Amino acid sequence: MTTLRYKSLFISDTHLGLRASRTEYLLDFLKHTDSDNLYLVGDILDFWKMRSGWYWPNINNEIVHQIIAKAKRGTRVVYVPGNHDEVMRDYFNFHISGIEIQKEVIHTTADNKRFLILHGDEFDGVVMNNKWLAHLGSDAYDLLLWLNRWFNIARRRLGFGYWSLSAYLKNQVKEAVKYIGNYEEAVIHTVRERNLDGVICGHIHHAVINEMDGLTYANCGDWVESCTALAETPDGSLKLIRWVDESMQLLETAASPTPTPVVPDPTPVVAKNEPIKARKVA
Ligand SMILES: [Mn+2]
Repeated sequence: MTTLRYKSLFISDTHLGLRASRTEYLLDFLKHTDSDNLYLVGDILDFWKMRSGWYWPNINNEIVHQIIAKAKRGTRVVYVPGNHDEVMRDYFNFHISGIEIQKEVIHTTADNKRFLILHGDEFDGVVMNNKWLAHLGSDAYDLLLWLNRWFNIARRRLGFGYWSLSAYLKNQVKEAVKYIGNYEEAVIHTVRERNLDGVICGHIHHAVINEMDGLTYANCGDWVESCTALAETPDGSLKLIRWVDESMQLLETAASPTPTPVVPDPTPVVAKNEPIKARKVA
């Protein structure tokens, strides 16, 4: 069966351990793609679900094995933890089975653009009115990022879960569109401050590549609903992959008489221009 080759691949929000994770598609994606770099952009494992019973079917092991096998074959695999797998944030700079764990990382594309790679939950606390944000000095902005971090560390120590503004707002459908715009603006603010060319993040489960004032905001999306990934092609440009569509094409063009069946899933796929629905996971 065909293998699609890329310079880099970026996936986030697979939420392994969550029953709703679309693991059949994810395994299919990992089996039929190859890259020099593979970035795991947070919320890969869902440790929050551990408290209410760990759901770990065998396919999750297959997924982990696929990733480790890629690292063994020479793919640089970098894992940037998110808020659902923040346990991994105790292991920054560690190498586990050939996988690097980093807080954030700068990726330089083939055309020499510098992208910040991070999950993006740190922006929950700074998402607000766009105009307000534009006038906010960088010190005040850094303070907000810092407060958000300590607010959640304090909550965790007190035995509460991570409080996510995005999850809260996403349950209010009307606010969702505005929220996503504000989130993108907040992330781009950091890109501008740090003199980078763009960002690749996750967290809000909304896959997109947006040009904003000459800077690139790209979000990997998720594998709970949309089954999306970002890819860097050999010329350095970014491409959004919707695996539900691509895997079907692969099945059609497959030379093998018994292609890997993709288990149909009743969850609707969010099309690019569909209105945003309320989502359960951030
Ligand atoms: Mn997240």
